[in-house]
Amino acid sequence: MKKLSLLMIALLLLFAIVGCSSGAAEPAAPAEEAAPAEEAAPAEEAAPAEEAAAPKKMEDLVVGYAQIGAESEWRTANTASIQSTGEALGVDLRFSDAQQKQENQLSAIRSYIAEGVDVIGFSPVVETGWETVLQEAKDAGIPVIMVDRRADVPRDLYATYLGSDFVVEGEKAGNEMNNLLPEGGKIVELVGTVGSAPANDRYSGFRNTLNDNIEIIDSQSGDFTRAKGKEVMEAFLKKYGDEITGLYAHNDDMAIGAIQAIEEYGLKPGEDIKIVSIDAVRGAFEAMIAGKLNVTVECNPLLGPQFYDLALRAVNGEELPEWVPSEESVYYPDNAAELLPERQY
Ligand code: GYE
Repeated sequence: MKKLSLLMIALLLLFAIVGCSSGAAEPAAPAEEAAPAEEAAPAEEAAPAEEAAAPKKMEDLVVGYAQIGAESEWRTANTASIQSTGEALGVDLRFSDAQQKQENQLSAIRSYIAEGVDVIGFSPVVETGWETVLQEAKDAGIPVIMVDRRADVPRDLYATYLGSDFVVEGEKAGNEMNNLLPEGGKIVELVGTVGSAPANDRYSGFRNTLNDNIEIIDSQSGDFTRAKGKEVMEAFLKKYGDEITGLYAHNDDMAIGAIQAIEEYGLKPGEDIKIVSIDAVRGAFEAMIAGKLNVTVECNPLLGPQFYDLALRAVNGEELPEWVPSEESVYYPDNAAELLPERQY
């Protein structure tokens, strides 16, 4: 009896050992099988890859870039970023300035198509009117990247959009105006270029967050320039005088132009009239240090590095996301002097 139970224990142990070892052997087997399969796979893939065109390198790239113009400090910084990054990377960059005219941008894009560039970058001055030319680029097999501004076109007509969320910028500006005018007030608005994505979105974003006790008594375009910003603010002051307690400008340049108009009128910008604008260019930091601007919401123009990275990926056939957003912040007068030396635009 004792011998029998010992035998049974021995047999059980034997089964247990065999069971374990075979259990352990099971995962090993597919691993062993997987190894040659993994080795074989790249070899098979490598063969057709050798026949196909080798991926392009940055220094092989021919890029056509249709810029909007030189209307603001922001745009100047954006152009510098595209040009200097292109030069540093050894890209063949064909660059054009459309002087804020859509027809000039359209003909620049058409000439890049005719030249057979590898990729086209452009900032659409307005949102509409681009479908035909983008279809022409698509038919020519040239990927198009929208930089800074979006065009209202179907998804298949562009590789990606690289730029800011202008609605969020407008919403931030609305919140800042609420903080500056807690008791409410009457404000005027300097709108950007009519029909442009930043003007449309900064207009609606601002209204998403603005308190009900703040009334927008007038809203006119200053075309994103200092000269126009000043001119339109002069007209506002003539019409409403010191009824105006706040100004929302869609960019810093228009705010800087308006600041001049307010001073010439005899009021104190930043005090009698609270001012919120967008971009965070150096001129805005200087105005904040002088106490003439209350807040600037950042819009990052340094898009060169991200643009060329996306351009190369598009040329090499990679599927890109619909939108690559840029990161942004909000700045106030209290630390403007400290931050100004670090600002790159
Ligand atoms: O805010 C303005 C420029 O499209 C984001 O265009 C850009 C805008 C920028 O002229 O200053």
